[in-house]
Formats: sequence, C-alpha cells, structure tokens
Amino acid sequence: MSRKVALLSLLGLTASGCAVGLNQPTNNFGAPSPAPGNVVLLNSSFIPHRITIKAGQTVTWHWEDHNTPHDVSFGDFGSPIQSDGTWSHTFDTPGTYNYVCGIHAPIMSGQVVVTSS
Ligand SMILES: [Cu+2]
Repeated sequence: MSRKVALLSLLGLTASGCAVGLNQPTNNFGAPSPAPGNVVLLNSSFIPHRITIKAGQTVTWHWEDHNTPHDVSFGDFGSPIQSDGTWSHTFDTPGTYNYVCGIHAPIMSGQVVVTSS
C-alpha cells in the first residue's frame, strides 16, 4: 500500500468516525486534506499549518513521517517524541496557540486557533 493510499484511508476512517467531520469539505485527492480537527505530520510539515476549532473541541495529530521522529510542543504541554501513532489535545480556552516540532523548529511549526464556542 502506498503512503498516499494509507493516508487517504486514515482520513476516511477519521471522517466517518468523528462527528466533527460531518461538515468536512470534499477532499482533493491530489493533496492531503485532513478532516476538521485533524493535523497530519508529513514531510516534516504540519498539514494544515493552521487549524481553527471551537473551544472544547479536540485536535488529533497523526504521525505519517514514519522514518522521522517528531513531537508537538506548545511549551507548557505537548506530545512525546514519536514516529507513528496519534496524539490529541482538547482546547477549552479561546486563543491562538503556536506550536513547533521541538526537533525541527523553527522550520516545522503550526498554529491552532480556538474560537469561542
Ligand atoms: Cu519534527
């Protein structure tokens, strides 16, 4: 199974299993387009770079760079360094949260925007 097929399978499973994905826009199958609330780590990038959610919602990061370890670091909290699997965090307070991969900062960075629910 190619990496692209594996990624699309992951996104399909995520969208069907998650209420947040109900309003998911149509995926362009030529490029990764994670369901709302999901970020993919691929090619030492966070995709999408910026994600917007409502307070109380959860973001799940999916490690797809299987030969390159990364973490998700917000400073005060974050994931372990890992090469596979997922890590989730629920954001209860509106605001703009910048994060990096501690290994590949500052190039590998992302942003979570939390709006009031
Ligand atoms: Cu990294």
